Amino acid sequence: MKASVPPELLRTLERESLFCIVGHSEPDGDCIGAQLGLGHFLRRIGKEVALLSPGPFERPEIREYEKQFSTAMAADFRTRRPTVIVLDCSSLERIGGLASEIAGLPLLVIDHHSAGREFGDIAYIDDSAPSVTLMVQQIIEALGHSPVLEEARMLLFGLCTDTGFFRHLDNRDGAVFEAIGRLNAVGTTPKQVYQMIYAGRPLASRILLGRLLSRTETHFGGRILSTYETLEDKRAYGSENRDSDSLYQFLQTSAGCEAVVFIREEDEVSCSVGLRSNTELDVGALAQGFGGGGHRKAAGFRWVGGREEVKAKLLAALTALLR
Ligand SMILES: [Mn+2]
Repeated sequence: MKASVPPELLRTLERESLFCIVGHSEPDGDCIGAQLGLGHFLRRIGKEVALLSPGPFERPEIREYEKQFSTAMAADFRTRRPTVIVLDCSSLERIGGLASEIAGLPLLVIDHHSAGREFGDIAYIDDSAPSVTLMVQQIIEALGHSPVLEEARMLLFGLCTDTGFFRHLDNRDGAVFEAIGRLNAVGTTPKQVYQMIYAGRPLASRILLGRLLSRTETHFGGRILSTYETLEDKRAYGSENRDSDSLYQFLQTSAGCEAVVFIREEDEVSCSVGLRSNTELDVGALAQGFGGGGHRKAAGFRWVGGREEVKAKLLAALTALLR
């Protein structure tokens, strides 16, 4: 973690009393954990908070939290001019249709993506932060408080999501483990969070995973692995049984694998593409070349066209990068 919390951000959180916390579309555990953790904290210190999410809440581990979020801002709330806090978004496009709802309101941005476009009145951006929840924890602590159990649980939930249960942390992350220790001290544990994220998955999701694994193709002598999900899979198994995190985990632990390409047919005309890197290969930059974004080790983009077409284009781009 290299950046420290901007004092102006802390002053704004202390001074203002009305907040609207917004996250990105297709939210994940870090986004939802950061929104709920920060929201709980601000309410606890006497602020009024609305939580907004464009949804959809497709990932099974976040579904139970959907009822705590609205998809639009109440008109009377907006009239009172809340301060908007956008979390885990590298650009305002990430919040989808909510961008028009927050137009003209004071805007704070807290994010950890490497590729982004600057926006907002006050930005706290740290691309070395493993999760936005950790940045929220720093904010809470910089304000002289400690997360209580409900907050700690959501903060650890986000951190475990974005670090693949600490696997993506490295030897420069001692401070992160110290922060985890403080969350642990108030009663939240990796075991509990593991249950929150992975327990109770339907068998169908495991079987779909097996199908996708069995389609894996190797490229560049096994340095790149690719697989795909078809519309037929979506019809047969349902999008609620998708589990790309486990898919990446299996493929990335395959011997000699440097990066994984996962192409998913979203509809008749477009695909979403997920990229994961095990090495210095910067898939965030690769995705940017295709109009997407993300992190150095995890990124993605949307592609209008067929999956074979986008695979060929990606392999061509990788040929230059893998020399
Ligand atoms: Mn994140």
